[in-house]
Amino acid sequence: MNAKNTDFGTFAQDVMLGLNSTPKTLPSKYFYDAKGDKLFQQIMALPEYYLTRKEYEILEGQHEQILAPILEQDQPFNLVELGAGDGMKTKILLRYLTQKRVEFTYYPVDFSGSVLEGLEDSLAKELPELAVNPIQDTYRDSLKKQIWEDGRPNLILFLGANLGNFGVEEAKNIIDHLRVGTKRGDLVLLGFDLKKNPQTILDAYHDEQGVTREFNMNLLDRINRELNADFDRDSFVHWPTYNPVSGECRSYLVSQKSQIVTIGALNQKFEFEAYESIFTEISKKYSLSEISQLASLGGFHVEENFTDSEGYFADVLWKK
Ligand code: AVI
Repeated sequence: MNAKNTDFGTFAQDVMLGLNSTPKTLPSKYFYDAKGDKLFQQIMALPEYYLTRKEYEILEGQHEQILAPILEQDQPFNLVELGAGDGMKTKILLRYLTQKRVEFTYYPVDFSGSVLEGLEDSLAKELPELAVNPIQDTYRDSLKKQIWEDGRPNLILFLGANLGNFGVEEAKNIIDHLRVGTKRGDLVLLGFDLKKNPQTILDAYHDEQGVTREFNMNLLDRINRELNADFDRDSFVHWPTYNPVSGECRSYLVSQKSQIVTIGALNQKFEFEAYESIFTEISKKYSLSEISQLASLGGFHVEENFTDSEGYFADVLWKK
């Protein structure tokens, strides 16, 4: 994923703020260190984690229709990807565009330098003729700076249900940055996991092999490692929940006993009552009507909603 933050000061500060809040919380962006990146790759291949496969199905089966509106503009354009990651799904679009000999520049944006390097290397091997201009930044800052803006039309990709990892107000704020960061005629393609059978959603965050549990626990390992703490990970349980009204899937780490955890780098002890929880991640599921409301908020109109055969996931195409 995307907005990772590995700066020691910021990490320490966010952990301090989160664990001093009531209820306790830790930001999910810190899942993604080298180990977390690997665990997320494993999650994407899990039988219960349908999201990646469903989005792949949409891009694989409908990329021609998805790309038609930008190609109809019949001029060189910029393909900007917020949270590029390993570019696995985007390569479907990149291959199609290069085969068609379309003139465009690919701007992958990611906060992780190592993720961008890996992506650049793999693209240099697979699509050597592609013009790539990587940008190491957060979603919001990149939209403020718009390094890609050169008067050409832009197609901005924000795939993988990444917007779902933000609370409602923050998601609206990102849409507002998209509003400011685009001009008339620009297109945006966003990935959303849709509301569905609650059990299907819960299973995706509570897989049988326990990889998602490890992913969640990695936050504690990371605090232990990087901030000299003594979290006893076995005394915490991974607990995902799903609220079908709000569409919010929330993950927690629940302390199974009363305990005191010391974080050396913060010079502070944190008390946990028995069954006190740490809120670690939100993965919001949307309805198509909620998504359309977001489009209006950003001053976009909905060109088309592309869904998979089961209606689990949507890649929605908006135009300014
Ligand atoms: C990156 N993001 C869209 C994933 C999700 O589904 O919210 C992260 C994840 N967390 C647990 N499993 C996967």
